[in-house]
Amino acid sequence: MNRALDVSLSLLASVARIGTGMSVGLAGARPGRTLELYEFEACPYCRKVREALSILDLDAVIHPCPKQGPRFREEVRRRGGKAQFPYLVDPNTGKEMYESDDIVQYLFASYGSSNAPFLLAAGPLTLATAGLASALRLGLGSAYRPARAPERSLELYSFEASPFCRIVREQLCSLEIPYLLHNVAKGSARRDAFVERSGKMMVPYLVDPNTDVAMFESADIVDYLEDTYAT
Ligand SMILES: N[C@@H](CCC(=O)N[C@@H](CS)C(=O)NCC(=O)O)C(=O)O
Repeated sequence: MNRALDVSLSLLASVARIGTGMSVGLAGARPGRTLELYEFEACPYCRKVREALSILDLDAVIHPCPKQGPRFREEVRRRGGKAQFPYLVDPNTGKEMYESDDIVQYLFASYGSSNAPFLLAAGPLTLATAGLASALRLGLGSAYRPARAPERSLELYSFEASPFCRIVREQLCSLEIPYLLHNVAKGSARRDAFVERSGKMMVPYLVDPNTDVAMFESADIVDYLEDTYAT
């Protein structure tokens, strides 16, 4: 897709959700161990959970589950009994769960200072706007494309409402590449540490310990992932 159109559609997807997942708010207790999320980028239910993670300033290991993906869909079926996404694993409590509304509620109850905000808890309105966001991206980030699995986990600095980060997450998802997602939305307590590591406050920022690459710029990251992992 033409780059300008790609970015415009990704921006419109964020607008459809009125920028939810742009800023941190209502963060509470911090988990000792990193949460894990099985999801795929084009899924509107998964988006709600990713927005909650950004708002609560939480990292998560992302296991992408694109349609026909051979690895992580099977893992979810094994763990929970069915291939339905999102699926959250919290190693701090041993809790594993389906159902986006339950997951959002659980995250705010466990790691927030109050209930989920209106835009995440508005039932059909939340789902319709999250669905519109996915529709605007024409289903990108839902279909698997063959790729080799990295030996060591990649890391992505991102936040849900960034149109540029979404483009990178779609690519990671299609290639079924797992990664540690560092959410650094506006107001994140981790922004200073991020700037110290990367040199400036800009996302997306990809770190690949397999090749010693660390890079900004969504278009370059997408190309890098294609060249390095797609088969
Ligand atoms: N009520 C569930 C609905 C989840 C759902 O329907 N997810 C779809 C993806 S958007 C799914 O898992 N479909 C099965 C598949 O992709 O194979 C929730 O809110 O989490």
